[in-house]
Amino acid sequence: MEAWFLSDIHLKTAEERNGKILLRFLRSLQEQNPANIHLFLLGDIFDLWVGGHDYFAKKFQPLMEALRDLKKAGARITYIEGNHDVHIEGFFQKKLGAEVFVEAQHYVIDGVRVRVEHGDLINLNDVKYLKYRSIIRSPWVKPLGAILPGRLWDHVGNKASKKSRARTSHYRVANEDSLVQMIREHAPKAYLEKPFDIIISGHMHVFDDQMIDVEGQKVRSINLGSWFEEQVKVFCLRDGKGEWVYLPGPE
Ligand SMILES: [Mn+2]
Repeated sequence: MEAWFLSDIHLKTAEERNGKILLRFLRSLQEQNPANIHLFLLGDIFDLWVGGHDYFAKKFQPLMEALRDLKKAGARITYIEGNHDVHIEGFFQKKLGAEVFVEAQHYVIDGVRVRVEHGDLINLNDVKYLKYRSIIRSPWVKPLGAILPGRLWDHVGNKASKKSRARTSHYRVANEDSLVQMIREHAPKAYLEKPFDIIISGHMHVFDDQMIDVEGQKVRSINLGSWFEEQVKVFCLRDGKGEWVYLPGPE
């Protein structure tokens, strides 16, 4: 079994560098044995995706085709929504056949217990963000996601996400050490909810890979960082062994 974990690409278009890297990566999975692959998209894959509109599906069409082909060939796709891709099940679940969740999920992959989540609930000090989350996740916003046209979301959302990203990246630079600490402190708390061997999150845009002692057990705590790096790397669990894999750049 091969499980791949990706997050925080923040794609604005399919044509930008990371869109091409992602497409090339998905096509490379297609050439292997897709039935052996479990692809985890752990949120903020897109800089903005609201609702189940075809608008966004068309905007990122080459990538959607690659995902559809993978699914058709037997791959399993799990999508945990981030804070930039919300209420997406209308497309990803209903039309693409992916599993879509908001909250943390648990899997056993080749005997390894894995907890995955976007990671936006790790930093409980980020009061402004938690407020935003409670609005975007509120029951009355969800139907709006479907009713209002995609173009409008694109317009409104781009402004909001620019603001959020500027704030987040400033915050990240100023607080990198404390973010790493938060990621590592989150593991034992999450473990108490339900035990795991590896916990994988994103959102913080800080790469971290650390063994942590929890109640006498060693668990591996991973944050996927982001794709805002010179070289993009993703995490892969292959036959129960976890490793980082650098992705080739666009052709
Ligand atoms: Mn996020």
